[in-house]
Amino acid sequence: MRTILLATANQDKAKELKAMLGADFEVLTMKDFGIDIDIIEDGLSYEANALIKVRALQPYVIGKDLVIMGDDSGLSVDCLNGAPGIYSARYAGDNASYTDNNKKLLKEMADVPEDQRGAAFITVIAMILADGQERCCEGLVRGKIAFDYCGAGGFGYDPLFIHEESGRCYGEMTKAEKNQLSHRAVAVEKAREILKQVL
Ligand code: ITT
Repeated sequence: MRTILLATANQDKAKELKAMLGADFEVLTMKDFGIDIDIIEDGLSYEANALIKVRALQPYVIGKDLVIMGDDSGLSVDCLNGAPGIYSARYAGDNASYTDNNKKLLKEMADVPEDQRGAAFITVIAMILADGQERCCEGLVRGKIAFDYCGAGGFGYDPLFIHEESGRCYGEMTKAEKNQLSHRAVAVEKAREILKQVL
């Protein structure tokens, strides 16, 4: 079995990636590896930030036969010119909680009519393969921003994002349902294809 080391401090994200990849790979977290570092995400794109995350772990795994995988994700709202975008984790300020960010988004969009509430959820996965090659892939799904919280499932902006294709809010889905069709699921499928070819 091949090993993937996840370059994320976000346990909610790690759980989703483990659920999606766990049957085919041994999926380890930074904690499993005893890596306790703060990674500064100062890139100007999802791809740049995803690469920053995986590159930060590279010195800890020299000579180990594994894949480092990280993702950078965000919600891009049409009427906010793509905000919060790459700043999704810090939308309501440094150290903002999921609730702080959701409250701010609802407030910003309080007067936006239904037909202008379009948005996209985006994930870019970056990987460093055992031979040092870097690969990136993107998952993007369209949807719209709800007028109020819908459901209590998931994490982050899940209670506010209505997935276009299914017509359902991420927050109302079970973990398994979200992991079948989410932006992260789309990116993971592409990553899986890359890994199938190279491993
Ligand atoms: P790492 O960088 O350690 O992976 P992070 O939380 O900072 O963790 P991101 O910058 O990629 O990760 O994520 C930005 C924010 O977007 C995140 O904190 C959540 O609020 C939100 N987010 C990411 N993926 C999400 C998802 O699947 N559903 C809902 N919200 C999500």
